[in-house]
Formats: sequence, structure tokens, C-alpha cells
Amino acid sequence: MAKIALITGATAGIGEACAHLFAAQHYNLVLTGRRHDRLEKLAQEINAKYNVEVAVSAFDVRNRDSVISNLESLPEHWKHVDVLINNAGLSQGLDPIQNGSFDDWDTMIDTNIKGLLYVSKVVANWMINNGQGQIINLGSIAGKEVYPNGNVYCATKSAVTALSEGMRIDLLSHGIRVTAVHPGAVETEFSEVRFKGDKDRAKKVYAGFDPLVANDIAETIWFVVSRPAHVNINEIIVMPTAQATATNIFRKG
Ligand code: NDP
Ligand code: 8X3
Repeated sequence: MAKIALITGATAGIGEACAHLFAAQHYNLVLTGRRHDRLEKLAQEINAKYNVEVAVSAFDVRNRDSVISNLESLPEHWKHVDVLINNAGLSQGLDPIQNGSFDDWDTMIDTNIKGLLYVSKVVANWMINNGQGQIINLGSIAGKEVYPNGNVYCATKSAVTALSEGMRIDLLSHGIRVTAVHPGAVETEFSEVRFKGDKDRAKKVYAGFDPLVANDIAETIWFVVSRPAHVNINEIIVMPTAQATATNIFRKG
């Protein structure tokens, strides 16, 4: 029987790349995100390219009732999730704490921390019932180092580190592997979302160096997932060669 991966935030960037890579590895997929049209389009692409089954479920991870009802209403066979990729996440704004927007803070905390928790609780219980599973949480270099004006986003990714450690302890007796993957700069829609649609400002983030691409992180996640069952990678930091720390990027020209 084919294995199943449930990917949050599959409508763009790293989540979308994971969907393609896991389909290529013959996984059936549960794809989630808010943009239903993108989920349908991705499911069609994957169906045309790979011989796997795809279920889509559109919901906002910030809405606890919606997370629970959408996930629990999946047909029973989809609840045999082997791999959960907790990828949905975002940054909003890049302001000093004294100028930060309450709404931006709520959005980041509700998405990156609470949303990850809601999905994890539902799926971890399925994994416990199934007697196995693996959880990959998308942290960030921002969760390892605080950078100027990163304040709340960095705090949410620091929380992902702590939650990953907590999950690993709490799920230990159930044989569930937990890994935090911490990327440096990956060129996706991330900066466009952070700067609320300002494409020019977003482009400048990746100017003058080769950033990571979404598939680099998908391949890292596949490396973690494809280790033998007795091996767990607790956490992994993946940076562009041109980026030494969160703020130290060598740009040409
Ligand atoms: P993208 O903006 O390209 O993709 C983000 C995904 O998250 C989208 O599919 C989006 O779907 C989903 N998402 C955002 N908010 C919600 C929500 N409230 N409910 C459900 N889904 C949501 O960014 P990336 O692919 O770069 O980001 C993926 C993860 O990687 C994030 O957790 C990010 O913090 C992390 N990361 C990114 C780095 C980078 O440099 N790009 C570096 C380090 C970590 P939709 O809008 O359809 O809901
Ligand atoms: C995304 C990377 O450095 O923009 O988590 O915070 S960074």
C-alpha cells in the first residue's frame, strides 16, 4: 500500500515542491492550504504526472474548528498518514517592535504556532492509533538567530524549535519521529507575503546571490524521511552557500 504524506501550505513554495517530490516517490498526498483553486490545479498536475492519489482540503490553519472539521471529515483511509509536513507559515512585516502591527503579530503567531499545533494534535492522534508516523516541522534560521526587526517572526520560529523538541519527547513512546528543518533564504512567495505584495522589495531580498530554491528544502525533507526507521534527524539547518548567518549574505556587485 502506498504511503501517505499530509502537507500543509501546499499551494506555493516549499509545500508545493514537497508535493511534487513525494508524489515522485510514490506517496499518496493530502494537500492543504487556503487557496482551493491552487490546490485543485496542483492535484491535477500531480495526477497527470505521477501515478498517485491526491486529496485536497482547503482550510485556514488559524481556525481551530475548521482545522479539526476538515481533517476529521477526510475518508478514514486518508488518516493513515505516514508523514506530516507542517509547512504552512508566513511572515508579515519587518518593523522594529515599537512600530509593529498588532494584526501582523496575531497573524504570525496564529499561523506559525497555533496553526501548527492544531494540525499536529489531530494528526499525531491518528499516528498514535496507526502505531507509527513522522512529523517534519518547518522552522527557520530565524528561529535560531534573532535579526533586526525580525522580532515576532523569529519568536514564532523559535517556538517551532521548542515545539519540535516537546513533540519528540511526548511522542517518543509511540515511535513517532519528529524533525525540525531550518532553512535560510529560500526564494518563494515568502518575501512577497511578508511585504504584502510589494514584488520589487521582495525581489531585492534575493538579489546578488543564489538563494535556495523550494526543491532544495523538499530534497532535504526527503533525506530526513528516507532514513531507516531507527534513525531520526532531530534538526537540520540548510543555508545558501552565500549566506553565513541570518543577516550575513555575500552579494555580488
Ligand atoms: P510561501 O509563501 O511560498 O508558501 C507558504 C504556504 O503557507 C502557502 O502554501 C500558504 O497557502 C500557506 N499558508 C500561509 N498561511 C496559511 C494559513 N493561515 N492557513 C493555511 N495555509 C497557510 O512560503 P515558503 O514556501 O517559503 O514557506 C513555507 C514555510 O517555510 C513557512 O513556514 C516559512 O516560515 C518557512 N521558511 C521559509 C523560508 C524562506 O526563506 N522562504 C526560510 C525558512 C523557513 P495559502 O496562502 O494558500 O493558505
Ligand atoms: C525565512 C528566512 O531570514 O527571512 O524564515 O527569516 S528569514
